[in-house]
Amino acid sequence: MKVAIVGASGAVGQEFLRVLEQREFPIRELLLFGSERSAGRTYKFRGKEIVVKQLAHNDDFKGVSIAFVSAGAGTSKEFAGTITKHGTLMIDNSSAFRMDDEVPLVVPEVNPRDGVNPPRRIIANPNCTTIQMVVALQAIEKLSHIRRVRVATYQSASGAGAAAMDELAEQHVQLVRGEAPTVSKFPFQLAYNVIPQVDVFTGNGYTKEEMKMYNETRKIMHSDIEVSATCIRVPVMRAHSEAVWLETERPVSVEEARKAFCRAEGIVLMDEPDQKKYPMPLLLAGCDPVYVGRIRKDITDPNGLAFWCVSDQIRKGAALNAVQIAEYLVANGHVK
Ligand code: 2RA
Repeated sequence: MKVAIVGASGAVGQEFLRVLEQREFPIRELLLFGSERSAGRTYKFRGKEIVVKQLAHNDDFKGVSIAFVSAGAGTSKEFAGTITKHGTLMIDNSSAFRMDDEVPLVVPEVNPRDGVNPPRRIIANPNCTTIQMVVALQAIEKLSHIRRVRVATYQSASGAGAAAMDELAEQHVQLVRGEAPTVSKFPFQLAYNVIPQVDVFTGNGYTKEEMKMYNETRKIMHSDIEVSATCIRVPVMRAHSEAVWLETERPVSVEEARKAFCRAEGIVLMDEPDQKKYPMPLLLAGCDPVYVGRIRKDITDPNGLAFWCVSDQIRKGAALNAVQIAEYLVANGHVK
């Protein structure tokens, strides 16, 4: 089929090229789109150079079955009509449509069927922090309904894009040289620091990133689950980590939870603390699954369970999840 990537030069756009090639997605022709700045650049796909076209309000998407879009919420809103007008399915990585009632928000391990026949021809890919958490939560939800989650995230620089990764690398070099570090992509210097702010603050003291975890989790899981998040940026290059405390309707034992995580699609259990085996971003950047470890009963709550999870947020948290949505629809005959 004819497939497009919008935002091809960004960190997620580049990952789309790799994921589509690695997973042998059935592509006859791949089109790349970008801003005026990236138009004209070329990227290799299956050994062939493809030139990035400037995204414009024209008929370029005619005949395109699926467009993977990762160019920011503003671009998604502005171009959704243009992209979908001839029936193209838009799988959008931005926050533009995630909470729109007519736009399904899909994590294939949790709610794949929600993406079938979306009324606006748009499916939203959730925020990266939500994706890895719901993949893990779904395994426990199958054992007992989860009433409440408390979560602290440890988010890598890559969540803020390729330029933010460059800034973190550059800050280390500058500090070693005794120079003042350049700070533009984060509110403060990130090197040798942690910043308890990801995205802007909303009126209730939580940030937008934290409220995404609340709202998106409920929509994806079709649940009344309560989620209280603290999202933190850490000086890690790639892959987000999360410390999760949850409360189920009935007590769930560690053994039950381990078995459930082992059985669950998309999860790898890495939980041998005696052997110092637990997930860490340094080990797992570039990998596909959600890795779960440090599973234990919450000593403060008989119905409580705690665990730690790590996942590469450019892969499972963005490009891979979007491609998995498309794979499910193609495999079930919903996209041709
Ligand atoms: C971040 N979660 O890590 C965001 C990206 N969507 O900045």
